[in-house]
Amino acid sequence: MTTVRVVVGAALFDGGRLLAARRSAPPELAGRWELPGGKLEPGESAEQALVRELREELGVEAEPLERVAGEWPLRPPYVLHVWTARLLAGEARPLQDHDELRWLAPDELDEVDWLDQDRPAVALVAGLLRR
Ligand code: 9L3
Ligand code: MG
Repeated sequence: MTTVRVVVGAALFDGGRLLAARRSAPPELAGRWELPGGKLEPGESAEQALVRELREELGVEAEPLERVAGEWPLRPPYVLHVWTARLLAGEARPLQDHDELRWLAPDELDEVDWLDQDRPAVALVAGLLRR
């Protein structure tokens, strides 16, 4: 039996908009949009990984808010967990693994081609944005 390994995705909010990031790698995911984030490193909590990944990938400081209920399968042994987060400082730019960013208003969430893996979480997050 293999223990699942968590990938954390950030539903990063700012001013009522959600950040979507277009992947530039690997080739099979390039061009598709995701909630930015990545794998937990050994000993790291999901919140710590989220803060680190958003610093590395986007150059921003963010505060994790809450876990979005659910767990979505990725390539084994990975599973996707999603946390909401709020932008604290910095202006997001695609520093690694992404080539474009968009801040989406609630009625724009289906304008980008989300990774299949992220779609259920984005649908749940849409409800939070409209709250
Ligand atoms: N993944 C899927 N949806 C996401 C994220 C952040 C990641 N929102 C998938 C893509 C990769 C794997 O998880 O196959 C690891 O992600 P990364 O470390 O390459 O960002
Ligand atoms: Mg990543």
